[in-house]
Amino acid sequence: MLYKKLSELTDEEKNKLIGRGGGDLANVEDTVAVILEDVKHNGDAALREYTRKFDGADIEAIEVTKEEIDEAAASIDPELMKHLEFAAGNIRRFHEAQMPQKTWFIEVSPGIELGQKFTALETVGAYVPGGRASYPSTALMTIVPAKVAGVKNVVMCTPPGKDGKVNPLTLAAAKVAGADHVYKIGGVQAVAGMAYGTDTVMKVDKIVGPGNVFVTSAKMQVRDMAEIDFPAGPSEVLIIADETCNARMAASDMIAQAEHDPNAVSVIVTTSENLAADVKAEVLKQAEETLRSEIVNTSLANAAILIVDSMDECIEFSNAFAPEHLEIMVENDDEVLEGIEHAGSIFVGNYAPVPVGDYASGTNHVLPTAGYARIYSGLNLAHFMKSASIQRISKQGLETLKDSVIALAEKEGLQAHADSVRTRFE
Ligand code: HSO
Ligand code: ZN
Repeated sequence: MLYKKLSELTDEEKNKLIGRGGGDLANVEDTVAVILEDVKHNGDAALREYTRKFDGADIEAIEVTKEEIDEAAASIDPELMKHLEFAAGNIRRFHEAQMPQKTWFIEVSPGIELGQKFTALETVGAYVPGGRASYPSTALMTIVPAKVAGVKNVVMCTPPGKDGKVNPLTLAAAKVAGADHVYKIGGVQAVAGMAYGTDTVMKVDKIVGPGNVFVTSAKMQVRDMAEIDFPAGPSEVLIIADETCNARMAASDMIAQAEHDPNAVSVIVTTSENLAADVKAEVLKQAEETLRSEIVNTSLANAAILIVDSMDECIEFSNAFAPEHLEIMVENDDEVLEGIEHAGSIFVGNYAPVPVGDYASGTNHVLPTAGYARIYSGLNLAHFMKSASIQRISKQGLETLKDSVIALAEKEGLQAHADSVRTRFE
C-alpha cells in the first residue's frame, strides 16, 4: 500500500494508479477471439464444450427452465427473498425516474415542428458473473432497468457451478427482476452465444453487465453483432476526505472494495495528515480481521493513501483517476461534488458507503472501471433505449427551408435532392 504525499509520487507510481488496467485487454484478445469464432460456427456444441473446459460442468440443457427457476426461488429463505424484493423495488424506482418524456415536439418556426420519440431495445442480454463470486445483485442491476425501459426479451447468462447448477439466489433474483430466459453459460462463450445467437441462445441487440478481463475483451470484440454497455472490470473506490472523515469508516470502505478481487483498487486522497495515518493503521488492522483476508491483502498492494495540501488537489486527482466509485467524506461536500467531472457513481457523506449502492439504495452497481468513467456513464435507463428524431412540416414551413436546401444540395452536386423540395412547389 502506497502511503505518500501526492506531490511526491514517482511517475511510475502515478502511471500505475491513473493508467490502471491498461494493456490487460490486449493480452487476452487472441485467446478470446478463438473462442468467439468457435461459438459462432459451432453454436450449442461449443457452448457445452467450453462450459466443460472452463466451468468443469457437464451440461446438457443450456437454458434453465421456468420450473427450475421457480423451484430455486421457492428454496430461498423468505426473509432473504424480502431483501431481494426490497432492493429490486428501490432499483426499479430509481430507474423509472430516469424515463425520458413521452414523444415531444417544439415548433422551431411556423410550420416546422421538431421532436423526439423514445423506444426500448428489443432484446438485451445481461451477463451476471458467477464462479468464484456469484452476484445475484448483478442480476437485479442489469435486468430491472431493462424491464423498466420496456425491453421485450431480457435474457441472462451466468456460469454454472461444477454440479451444472446455477446459484439459486441468482435464479431467484432473475425471477424477481423479470428475466425472460436464463442460460447457464458464462465467460467468453456466453458473450459469443448472446452476440451471434445459437439454436438455444437468443441473439441479442445489446450485452450489458460486468465480467473479468476475458468477458470484457469478448464484449469489445463482438460489437459488430451486438452493442455493449462499457468495459466493467475489477472494482475500485476513490475516497476524498478531510479531517471530518471517520478513519474507521473510510478504512472499512477500502477493505470492502479490496475484498472483491486481487486486482481491486482502493485509494484515499486527503488533506489531513492525521486522518491519513489513522486510516493506514485501521486498514492494516481490519485487513487482518476480515473474512477474506487473503484477497484483501493481495489487492492492498494496489491501494494508496495520498496526502495533499488542498481540496482542489483532491478534486484534480479524482478527475484524473476517474473512479468507478467516488466517496466524498468532507465538511463541504457540495463544493467537492461541484468540481467532480468523471466518476461512475458518487457517494456523499459518512453514511453512504459504496455497499449501499452495490445492493439496495437503488443506484446501479454496473459501472465503468479503469478510468473509463472519463467517457462512459454507469448503467442506466438510457442504455436500454434509443431515440428517433421527428419532423412534422407544413407547406408554409417548407417554404422557409426551401432556398437553403436547394442551394446546399446543388453545391453538393445532388440535383435530385434539390428537386425533391422543388416538386412540392410546382
Ligand atoms: N462493487 C461491485 C458490485 C458488487 N458489490 C456486487 C457486491 N456485489 C461493482 O460495482
Ligand atoms: Zn462491491
